[in-house]
Amino acid sequence: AHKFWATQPVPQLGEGPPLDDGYIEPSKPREEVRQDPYPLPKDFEWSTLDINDPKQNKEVYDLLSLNYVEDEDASFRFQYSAEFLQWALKPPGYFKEWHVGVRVSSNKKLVAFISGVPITLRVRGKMFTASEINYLCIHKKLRSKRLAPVLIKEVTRQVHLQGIFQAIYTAGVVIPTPISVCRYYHRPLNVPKLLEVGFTYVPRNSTAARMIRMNKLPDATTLKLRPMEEKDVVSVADLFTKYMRRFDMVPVMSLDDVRHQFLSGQGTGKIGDGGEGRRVGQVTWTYVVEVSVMHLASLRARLSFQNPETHKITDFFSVYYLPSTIIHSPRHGTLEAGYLYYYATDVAFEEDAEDDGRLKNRLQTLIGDALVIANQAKLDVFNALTLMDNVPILKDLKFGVGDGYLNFYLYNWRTAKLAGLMDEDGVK
Ligand code: YNC
Ligand code: MG
Repeated sequence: AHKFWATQPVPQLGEGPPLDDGYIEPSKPREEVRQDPYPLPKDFEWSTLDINDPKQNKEVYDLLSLNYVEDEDASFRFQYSAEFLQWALKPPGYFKEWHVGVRVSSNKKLVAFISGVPITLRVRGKMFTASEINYLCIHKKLRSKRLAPVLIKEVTRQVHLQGIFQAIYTAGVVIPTPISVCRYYHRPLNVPKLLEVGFTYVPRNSTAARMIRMNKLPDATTLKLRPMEEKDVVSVADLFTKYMRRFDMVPVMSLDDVRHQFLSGQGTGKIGDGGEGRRVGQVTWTYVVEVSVMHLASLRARLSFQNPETHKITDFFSVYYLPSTIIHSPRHGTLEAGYLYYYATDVAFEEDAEDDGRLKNRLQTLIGDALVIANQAKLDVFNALTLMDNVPILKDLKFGVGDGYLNFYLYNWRTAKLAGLMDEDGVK
């Protein structure tokens, strides 16, 4: 039934769990990798997109903003900003050849795109370099012509040319073979607007006024938070790495990766009073909780070989901003959405913290504060997936289950299904 996917090094549907984790087909030396691009239908040509060129950056933005992922009833469509794409497509060590476009030969119009960026993954006990494939998009007028397999094969070739033979990707569709599936959950912030655009409805036993009241958030955060700064990179990296040991599939980040993922997306320009609001070009928010370790600081000062200004980051969270176009609304063009990204707390490392509920409490406070920040930034809704430690805190934080699913895939890597994200009902 899957003419293309049946030919690819991915576990086929219905295959049992593997005995061991590892590749499906071995890596090839560079000279054995196909050297010329795959043929395209006539009238089309390949084009590497230079995302550093504002004009080409805008071309990708324009293609995606009209043709990228929509929800099931075509009411909302992701609207990745040009700045978001800059951030997402240029992590440390990125390859411009992995930004693969297809143009109409005659007028050079960009009509399809697929991208990869390098990533180091740990899946269970094994670490490997992979490509993270995203933003596969074909113009609506060119759908169902088997162009997607050609794009996938071409980006695969470009990844192979860099000596990398594994990939990770996510999709709403089910193809051979998900290693995990998550559901989207949504926390309403701007209830009147969400009702007006049909994102949510008033349940039969409720009223709009009651929903507004129920979803009201405090003006101030519970924890003493501040935006992450350059001086936090080492501490955040350390906390991130330790926290991620809790999970079976995680990115392994260098200091440069941490700086890029958590610090580089904060935008420029004017920031509102008290750090509120959204800056020009902002794509991420990362906040840290810092405790100053006074006695340690003075000890260090006496030993006088290190900076006495010792600060310890105990928690952080990160949010990214990804609006959606509201496809039919007379009044509102854009749904302003924030997505929960990575977070960590050192409460997880305390003895019995998980068993006696301290970890859950702390995460609820921390992510509750993320909601406050998102609300201050005038976002309409805050989204999260059923992964990491999210599931136990979603209900108490007043997230509601969405209708979207996100399937996770690995290319050329076998591993058993990743348990622990969710069961069939989406709730652990
Ligand atoms: C999809 N999303 O099953 P079979 S997610 C992978 N991911 O093949 P055609 C997909 N494969 O089943 P269309 C896919 N969607 O016959 C479809 N397919 O074996 C498969 N939508 O091709 C499909 N963006 O060209 C079928 O389909 C074959 O014209 C059919 O194009 C598909 O970025 C698409 O949802 C998605 O723009 C481009 O519908 C188009 O419909 C579109 O006839 C809106 O294709 C936007 C959208 C997808 C977002 C994403 C991750 C992509 C991962 C791709 C796989 C990467 C593999 C690893 C490569 C590197 C390896 C190394 C090393
Ligand atoms: Mg097609």
